[in-house]
Amino acid sequence: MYKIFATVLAGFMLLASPALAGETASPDGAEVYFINIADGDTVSSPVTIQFGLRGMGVAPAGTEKDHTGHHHLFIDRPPLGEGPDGMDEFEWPIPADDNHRHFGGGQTEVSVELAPGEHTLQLVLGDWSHIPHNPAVVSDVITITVE
Ligand SMILES: [Cu+2]
Repeated sequence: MYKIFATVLAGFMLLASPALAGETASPDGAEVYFINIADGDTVSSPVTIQFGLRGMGVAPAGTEKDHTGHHHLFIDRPPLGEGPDGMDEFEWPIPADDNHRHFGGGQTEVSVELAPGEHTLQLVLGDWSHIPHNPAVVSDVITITVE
């Protein structure tokens, strides 16, 4: 019984607070998206990927300014919030490794080497300290095939 209650409560809290994210607010309607590739595309490596941002500005990491952030590219990992650290991913700095590429200089495009096969990609905007905004500004996860 308690477990059911806890589950319902957790579900309610999830709905009631979009606050499961960092402390930097994102404006209504902010959107990050892939400009030049789409789900299901077949491409060849190196893959040029252009990052689109609507309703916010791009600023280098370390620049604390309202309604700005820098791009992160998630490669071959679950969507933000569903990775190894679960919901904590919304509240902690994005790691930096092969699965998490940072564009702290404010870059809006990358050319990335990917092995042949299927790969998933997601764009996640991070604030000056690499923490997702609140609410988080993320793209859809797309799957591409590299020839
Ligand atoms: Cu970052």
